[in-house]
Amino acid sequence: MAAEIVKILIAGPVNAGKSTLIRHLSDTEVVSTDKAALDDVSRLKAQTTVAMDHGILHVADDLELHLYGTPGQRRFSFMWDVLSVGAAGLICLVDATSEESIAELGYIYDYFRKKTKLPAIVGVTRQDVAGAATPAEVAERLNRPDVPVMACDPRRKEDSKVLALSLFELILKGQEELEESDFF
Ligand SMILES: Nc1nc2c(ncn2[C@@H]2O[C@H](COP(=O)(O)OP(=O)(O)OP(=O)(O)O)[C@@H](O)[C@H]2O)c(=O)[nH]1
Ligand SMILES: [Mg+2]
Repeated sequence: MAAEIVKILIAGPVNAGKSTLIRHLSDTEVVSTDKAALDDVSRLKAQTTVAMDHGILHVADDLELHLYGTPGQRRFSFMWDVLSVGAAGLICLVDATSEESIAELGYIYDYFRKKTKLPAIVGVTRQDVAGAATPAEVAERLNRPDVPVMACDPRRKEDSKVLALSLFELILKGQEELEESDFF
């Protein structure tokens, strides 16, 4: 029997750790479209995603999470729409050491939720760096009470797996609620 495939979007501001998460979480070789960064982004890092990242997490014999990473820069937002098609859930990452990243999180979160209404979860990166905002502080700044916000080091597969599986539970819960409310 073919495994069930669940498509998960990974979004969030530049340098939040989206490509890093997919690289470490994927059980298969990743597809990456990182190119030399220009302008302001080159001050943060050498390369930035211009189209997408793709990887696969094998959760069980009958379940695969297909991970699609978005570019963080707004100028590539046409890819946000393309990658959203058929997605079942959304992971938003944010760099907790950057005020700009935390401010941009709200914009990106709303962009995807308004278009897709997908179950979502926020992963707060760089908790190992002194002075980083805590998940509780990020949740307060984001001020969208219905979304879980948790710490995640995307360089650690186990951390990212907890985030992805927490989202998968939300997806299942959403499906159950839909079935219960279905009178037809
Ligand atoms: N110390 C530390 N470094 C982190 C953490 N999360 C991410 N990083 C680093 O931050 C950088 C993030 O780079 P990417 O993964 O390319 O970021 P991105 O979100 O894909 O960015 P764009 O594609 O430009 O939108 C990498 O160098 C990571 O190693 C963390 O929790 N702690
Ligand atoms: Mg990237």
